[in-house]
Amino acid sequence: MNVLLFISSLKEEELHNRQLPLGIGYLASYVEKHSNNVKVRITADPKEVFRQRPDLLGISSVSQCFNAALELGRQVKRKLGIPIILGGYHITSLPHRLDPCFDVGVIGEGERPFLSLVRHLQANGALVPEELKQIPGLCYHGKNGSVERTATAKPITPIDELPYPKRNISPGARNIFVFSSRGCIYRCKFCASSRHWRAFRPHSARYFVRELKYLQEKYRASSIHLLDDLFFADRKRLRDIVTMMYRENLCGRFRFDSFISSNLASRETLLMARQMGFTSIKFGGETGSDRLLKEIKGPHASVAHHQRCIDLCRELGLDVRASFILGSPGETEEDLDLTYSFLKKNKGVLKIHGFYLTMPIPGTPYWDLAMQKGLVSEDMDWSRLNIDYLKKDSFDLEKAIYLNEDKVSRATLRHYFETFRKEFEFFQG
Ligand code: B12
Repeated sequence: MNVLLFISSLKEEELHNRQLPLGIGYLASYVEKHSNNVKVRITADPKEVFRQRPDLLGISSVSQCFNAALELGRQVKRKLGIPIILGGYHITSLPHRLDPCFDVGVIGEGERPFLSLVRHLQANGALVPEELKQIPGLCYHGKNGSVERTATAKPITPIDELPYPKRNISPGARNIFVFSSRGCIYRCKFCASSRHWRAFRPHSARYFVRELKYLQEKYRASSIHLLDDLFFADRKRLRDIVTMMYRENLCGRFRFDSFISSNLASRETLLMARQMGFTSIKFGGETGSDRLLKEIKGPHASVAHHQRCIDLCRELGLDVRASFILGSPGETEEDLDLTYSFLKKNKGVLKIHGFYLTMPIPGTPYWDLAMQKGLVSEDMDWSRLNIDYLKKDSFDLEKAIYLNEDKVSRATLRHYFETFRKEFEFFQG
């Protein structure tokens, strides 16, 4: 049986040039490990679907890329008539909106439900709706146009049972992606990840260090981009990782890069990060207003922690970067002035990763708010959620979905965006 997994993307060439996302890579290696006579390929090129004519197509899509996923799904259904399974963030947030071109949607973590579907297809030769209800983690079309949901799938625990993902890395590439934990311990209002993954589940230190060695041997990896929501969530694991890397003579062999939450950036943690091989640290700054920061991220967050993180990084010789969001619900001009003062105070030390407009993404509290305000709908043009902030000319605030119009006008917000951009250079890379 030939299975093709396709990732719907905004910047096709970018994904080609770099590495395909790990989600479809994990699905491919898991299914190949646990089934017989199944070959799973991964691609970001829609032409491959028609060239390869697989027995089963899996499409992965986040909301911003859903227009392309839908277009491909409809074309494939019409021209090839093969079964199509949709997975990823978009369908996980809106399972009741499964389009008829997709036979089944997989909600949340995909490995187990996808394997069950492949086995079901091998056994039956087709997807049989009456039997799908046995498989947890799905949505599918019932009778009379309804969309049915099966029981919630149990999360894989421990996640060390997962094989390494299939990676399509071009020869010579050295900056390899690794996803060493699923989920996050926090619940920021703009982020879709914590609802998607539910509980935080890390790989053990042993698994992580073994994967590093594997990547070193297989790809001669020297630079690791850790894609975790919060690599530093578990301090004991971090300590174990450093100890194990030290024992295996791996400390300093890789250059690491990842996110921290500034409240977790203690001296001890940053020293361990440096020992591992981190040369820079990124955090979500979001705003320089303590009141608003707590409102967005929760009581654990504070601007004082941001400052401590910046000061410690400077002292320890680590590069420090942060991104900021403007236009969050409840933000006042006073809050924006506080962000400005914070940036000014840290100019020259803190590198800016980006200034973004707060976007309501399905699966987040801000999406629910935007629905209440009538700013979005479940059958909207999904490309409206995607704004290319780096192209200053095409970032049109007038047309953007804006959650805070009642507090700060678009004209005033534009003024702040322009001031921030003029005074604080973006760091790109
Ligand atoms: C790393 C990352 C990126 C990297 C990807 C680099 C790479 N080549 O790997 C880059 C920077 C390119 C990127 C870009 C974007 N990203 Co991004 N990204 C992430 C991040 C941090 C990790 C993704 C990852 O590797 N996950 C690990 C794998 C294991 O998880 P997964 O992909 O979700 O797959 C699992 C399940 O979802 C499911 N599944 C997924 N697909 C399928 C398909 C089938 C058939 C099945 C059965 C199951 C299934 O099974 C998988 C295994 O369990 C996530 C947040 C997160 N923690 O997940 C955000 C995240 C996915 N990104 C997001 C966004 C918005 C984007 C962009 C639109 C941003 C932009 N404006 O450019 C683009 C679009 C990406 C694209 N497809 O073109 C949002 C999506 C929100 C939403 N609800 O739509 C997230 C959730 C961030 C957030 N906090 O809100 N991203």
